[in-house]
Amino acid sequence: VDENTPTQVLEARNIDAVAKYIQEKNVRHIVVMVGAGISTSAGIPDFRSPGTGIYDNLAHLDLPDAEDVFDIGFFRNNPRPFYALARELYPGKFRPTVAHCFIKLLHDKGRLLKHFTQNIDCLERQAGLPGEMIIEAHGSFASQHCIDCKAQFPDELIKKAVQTGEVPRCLECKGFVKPDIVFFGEALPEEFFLNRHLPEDADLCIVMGTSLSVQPFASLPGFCKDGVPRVLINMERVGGMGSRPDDVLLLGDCDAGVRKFAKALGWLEELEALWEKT
Ligand code: CNA
Repeated sequence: VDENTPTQVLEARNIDAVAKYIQEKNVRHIVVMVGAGISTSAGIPDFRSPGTGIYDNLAHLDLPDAEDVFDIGFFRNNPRPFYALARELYPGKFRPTVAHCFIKLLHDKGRLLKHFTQNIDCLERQAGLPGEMIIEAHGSFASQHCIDCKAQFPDELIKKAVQTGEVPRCLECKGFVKPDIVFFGEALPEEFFLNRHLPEDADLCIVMGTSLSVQPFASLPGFCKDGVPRVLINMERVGGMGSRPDDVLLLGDCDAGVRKFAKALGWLEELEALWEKT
């Protein structure tokens, strides 16, 4: 597929044609799939951006491999690097971005079927998107358990531990406590598997701020039916997006991309007002 390949559904392979499609076909089953790139402008680093990503900035933790910080086997032996990083990433001190507000706006307009996120920062909830619209595929910092006896651990105590940089210990068995974010080597939440078929019902797919390099999440856009337009808003082209005749690529910053999208839909003022309020 290149710019000369004819489109099947859209008038042209650009965001104005997608906006027209949404309005003329009364699109109401949009599936959104996101990653860390929608939160970088909030001040939370992503994993893989060269220079600014977490993996390029872990030298002070002295890890054999950067991914070890999120590896369950490594955590069992040494949870300290994770807790050093958790201090920087812990929710509560960040404000949702324009991209988060755009997803909320899609919901307010009755056009969102489901929002799939790999993020653990809870910023979509903070932007006002209801919990039942969100599939947190990699869990979140919203709860935590002992990795040995699985007992729950109180929110106040983990917050305190994260602030002081201590590793929280289970009140029952003294095992290490870990937030319920999915580490490498752990299963995704059941909720993900119960909902992963939903892209098959979508009439539009929007992928934003993700390198689409972590499975099984990365396979979600492929579940959209042929003839369903897919939009990628990302710094770089990823995961085979652009390989179908109705794929539209908005390469660049997410916030700039959603502003362009909202403008094409005639929603830009509403989007800015929503963002002002967050
Ligand atoms: P990633 O692999 O770091 O990829 C991020 C992608 O976003 C890359 O393709 C970047 O080019 C792109 N990007 C970065 N900033 C922007 C921007 N401002 N505008 C447009 N594109 C941008 O991150 P993924 O989410 O794909 O990887 C999955 C991991 C990262 C998940 O398991 C997450 O839990 C984990 N993570 C989450 C957070 C968070 O919750 N905010 C932060 C860091 C990592």
